Amino acid sequence: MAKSQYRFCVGPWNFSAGQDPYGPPVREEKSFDWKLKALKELGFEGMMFHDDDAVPDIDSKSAKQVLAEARALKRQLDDAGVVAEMVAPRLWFAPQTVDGAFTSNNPKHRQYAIDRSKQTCDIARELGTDILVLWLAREGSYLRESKSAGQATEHLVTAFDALLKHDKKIRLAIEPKPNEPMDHAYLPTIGHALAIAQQTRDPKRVGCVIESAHSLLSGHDPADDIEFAMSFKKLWSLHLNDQNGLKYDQDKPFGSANLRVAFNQVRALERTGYGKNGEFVCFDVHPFRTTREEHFLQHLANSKRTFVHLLKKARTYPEKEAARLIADRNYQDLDQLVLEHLMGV
Ligand code: XLS
Ligand code: MG
Repeated sequence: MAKSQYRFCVGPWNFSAGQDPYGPPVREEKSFDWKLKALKELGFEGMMFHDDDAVPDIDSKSAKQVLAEARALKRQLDDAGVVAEMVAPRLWFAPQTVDGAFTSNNPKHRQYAIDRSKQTCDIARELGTDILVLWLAREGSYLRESKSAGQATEHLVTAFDALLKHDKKIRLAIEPKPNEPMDHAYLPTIGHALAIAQQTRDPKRVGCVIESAHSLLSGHDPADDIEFAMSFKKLWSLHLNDQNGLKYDQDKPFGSANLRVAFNQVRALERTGYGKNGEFVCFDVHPFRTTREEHFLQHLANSKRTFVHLLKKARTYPEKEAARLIADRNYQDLDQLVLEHLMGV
């Protein structure tokens, strides 16, 4: 296997017990300690957190208690030799976020979302990361006429500015997704994320996270999204997984649905130098619901294996031959070159 310079990361939610909208968990819910140990054994160096992964039942606790628990978690991570890669406010569970968080039509609820996210910045600081991931789950509409995209954009800028002002070091990494749970999201693509960054008080501290499945749900090639974001130096994290077409968010193991698309993502990372500033490769993947207890970790182990194999493919790609075919505009044979390289023939 190729030696990689990449650092890998997952979140506690990636050890999911199999619950979906149609049925209950099918595997035992594992403790945080179990997940931390498993992550380490799998050779992952980082862990992603939602604010309430870091501090459970967060809304029932005082600010002081929240910070004390975050500090205790940092000690536990240090002891385990694991880095907190990012923290993300979970703005889609609370009763105050039913109609959206930063873009709710209710000003009190918008304030709740801002206050909760400011607290997430404080947790991030305690955990030693400057990345606040914003997956804006409910910032969109089910009904076009219920909101205004222009006003929503203003609300989002107001919220981002409040966070940038609250913490002078924090970097906001927007994780766009075009739909689900919303019909239409207000920041559906990497282009939207990077465009809204320019409207904020400190554009340099607003960037993005690409998730393969989210790009695919937008009808984009995630490799192109990676190169686009990297050309702005704004790709600060990455959630690799896979997705079979325009369906529900599947979070399949990396490469599971389309190996060539996965290969091109790895190649895009290599071409752009992603990871050279310490950025992590995270796998936002879930076990298939059918996964038995004893195979609980295979989706993580396999995603990493596939990544490392594809790294080797990216590093042994016949660049000269490809360049010759490109110069000759012989894309027909370029296509076959890629296929045969991937097939190993
Ligand atoms: C959901 C998102 C979520 C984020 C973190 O679709 O991928 O898992 O990565 O909030
Ligand atoms: Mg994700």
